[in-house]
Amino acid sequence: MGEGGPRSGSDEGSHFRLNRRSLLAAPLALAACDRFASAQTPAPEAAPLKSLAPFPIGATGMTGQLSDAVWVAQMRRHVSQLTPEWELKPERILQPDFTCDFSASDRIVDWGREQGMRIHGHTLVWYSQGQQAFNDDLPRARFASEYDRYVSTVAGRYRGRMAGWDVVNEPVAEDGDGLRDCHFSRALGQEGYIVRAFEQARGADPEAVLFLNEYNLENIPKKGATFLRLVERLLTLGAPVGGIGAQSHLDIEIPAGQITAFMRDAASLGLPIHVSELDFSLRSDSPLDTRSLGQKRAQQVARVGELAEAFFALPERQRYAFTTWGLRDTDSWLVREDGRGWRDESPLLLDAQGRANPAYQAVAAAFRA
Ligand code: 9MR
Repeated sequence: MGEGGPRSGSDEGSHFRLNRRSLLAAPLALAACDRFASAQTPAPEAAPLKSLAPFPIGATGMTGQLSDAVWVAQMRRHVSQLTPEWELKPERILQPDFTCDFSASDRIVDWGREQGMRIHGHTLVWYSQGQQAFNDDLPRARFASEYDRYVSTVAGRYRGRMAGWDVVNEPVAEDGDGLRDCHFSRALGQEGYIVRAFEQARGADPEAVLFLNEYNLENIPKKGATFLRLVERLLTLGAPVGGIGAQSHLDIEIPAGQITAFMRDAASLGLPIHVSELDFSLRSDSPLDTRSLGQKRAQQVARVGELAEAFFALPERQRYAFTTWGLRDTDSWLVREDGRGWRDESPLLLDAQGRANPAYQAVAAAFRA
């Protein structure tokens, strides 16, 4: 996940290209729809996601989307919390000489606040970013002071405006066997860089809930266990970890019950939990997979429903927010950044037109319970 790659779809230019393509395609699509208009009533727009839940419902947004009136209307309709998908990351803010460029992050944060949305910050420290400035040749003392300064400058700039921050993103090794080795851990220690980031963030923004955020926690039980042990260990070291971020890029093949088991274990730590990057790819590249799309949809719906039920079952004070990584299928990095153009992908709760996907119904049912 960390190798999410370049910024395709993240900057204003590429969004313009995307929007332009959709605009060019629109007349053709409308003409095709017209032929059936008299025979079929169009499916209604989905009821606002935020009306389904007593806790914040989040989605990602980027500056490049702000000029898209349809996207803006859909976000306003459905979400009560915004996670900037790219603008708050070191790859956008941190310059090679350690200065900070907040032009894009200020824009997206201001926009979200103008809409009355709660803002979730993503992310202060991530093993996959910042290597150019924080390189292995930097003397350790300078590395440490620039590191502290970066974290406290970014968290401090948004002090009082963030509900929470993903302070450290993806600290656990890919397969769950221990912690990741990266430029930060090499200079400051495997736990040291994490503790330090939490301390700096706390000093700079005393009110924000400070999260450790990770993926594949439900998919790989060993990774889930390593992650929760890390949270406990950080707390014993005095790090002000205030929340657990489960990205939940769900593998729809997860055995039934495994998501619930992870959520139960996570809940036992007593901290707020953020389902922070939910999506659920239908894609399978195995030639041995002969299941129909309908069969895979059914499995997808079951797993998303299980996650929503497990989240809803948490004590109220532990339900920080339920966030999808993109709002409509076409907003998803899995669709946007998939150069191979797999046409059946549908990884989010809403389709391209803002209508409810089958997984939406599962979430609605879980939150109604
Ligand atoms: O969706 C994001 C994509 O547009 C970016 O190119 C990429 C690198 O910044 O990050 C993607 O988001 C990732 C998130 O920050 C951390 N968890 C995995 C997400 C998907 O790769």
